[in-house]
Amino acid sequence: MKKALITGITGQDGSFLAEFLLARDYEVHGIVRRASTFNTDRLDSIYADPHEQGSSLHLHYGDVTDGAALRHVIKKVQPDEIYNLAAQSHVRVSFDQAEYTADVVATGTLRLLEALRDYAGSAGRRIRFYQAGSSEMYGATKPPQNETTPFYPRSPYAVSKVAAHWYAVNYREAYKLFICNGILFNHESERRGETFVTRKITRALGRIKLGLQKKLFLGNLDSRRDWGFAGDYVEAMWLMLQAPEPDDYVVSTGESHSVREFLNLAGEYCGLDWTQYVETDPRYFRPTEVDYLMGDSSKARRMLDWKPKVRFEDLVRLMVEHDIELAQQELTLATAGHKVVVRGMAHG
Ligand code: NAP
Ligand code: F7E
Repeated sequence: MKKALITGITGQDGSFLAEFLLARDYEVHGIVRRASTFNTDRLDSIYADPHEQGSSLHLHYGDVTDGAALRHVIKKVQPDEIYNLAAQSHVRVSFDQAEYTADVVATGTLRLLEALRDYAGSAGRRIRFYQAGSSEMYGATKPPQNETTPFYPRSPYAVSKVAAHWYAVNYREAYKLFICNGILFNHESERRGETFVTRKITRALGRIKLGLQKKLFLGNLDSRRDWGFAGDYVEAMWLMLQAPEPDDYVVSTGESHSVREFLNLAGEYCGLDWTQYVETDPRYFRPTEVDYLMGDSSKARRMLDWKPKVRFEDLVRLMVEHDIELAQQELTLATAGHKVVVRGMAHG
């Protein structure tokens, strides 16, 4: 039985990856941050009480800002594969929390690579490491973007991801470690955090449709993104680590759409004219925007035999259907007298 260790297991991708690996008979270990409230909601469908025998999912407290804790967990788990998905992953928030973002995204990766380096020397087998890179690293570079396109990051988040990318390349070359950088373009799902634009839209339109919300405040509607489905993208992460040699790969659909186009389609699926409900709020603008991302993933398609299965239209539909259902549940609660809170963060 192979063992995998996932940082960021409680996030969107971490939860899909954990399910994917459990279905392939892996023993899955995840690093979870201590929080005052439960932060394991996305793992509910696979979570097992630690007092019950036989579960293949194990959670450990840890944080990528705490190198000693990372080493302890790695020593205890002895993983065959490590997936580094932990991040302060919100681009707009990274302008407000630049130092923290660098500590988690860039230096956090370095801490984990240092822990890998020590562990790999004593493990007696080749440990495989996945680094979660991002299309944000291309920033202002013109599309289509592939593995040879120069990086031009436009936010503290993106700069930190570029640093993490080069740390990973350097540790691969310097210490002959099996490390892959996945350069993933935006990928979404019904588990996407609610302050990212796709989910913010589907969540709000679902509520507006059922009369639970009146307005949706957004920023720049003209930026274009290459949006895929998170479930497809975690398969690419795993495939990279099964290849004979480590390498870097772009993972994308090759299609790009504007935020406005996403709204058009989501509005159509909801039966709503979104222009009546959406207002611009400049607080959601970024000091430096990434205008146009569209990935060329031909290398991953050729070398890993990977391709996305869920198309843009199906992605929007599945998110809309999920969020109408969620709004329906909220309506039931509201009708029974419970307060429904529409949460919105200042910069989400
Ligand atoms: P996400 O939903 O924001 O999840 C981030 C995960 O990192 C969460 O589990 C979070 O824990 C954890 N985390 C944050 N700070 C941490 C810290 N200091 N120590 C340990 N864990 C920490 O992100 P995602 O969409 O799943 O993305 C996964 C990875 O891929 C991230 O590195 C992201 O930057 C990168 N990426 C994402 C996309 C995309 O479109 N989704 C595209 C390219 C790259 P909590 O649950 O406690 O907050
Ligand atoms: O913004 C615009 C915003 O926050 C997409 C992360 O997973 O993907 C994600 O980063 C676009 C931007 O994602 C709002 O200005 C308009 O142009 O959903 P987003 P992102 O910045 O592309 C990459 C690949 C990652 O690596 C990141 O971790 O939508 N936009 N109005 C808005 N964005 C948000 N969040 N909120 C708005 O109200």
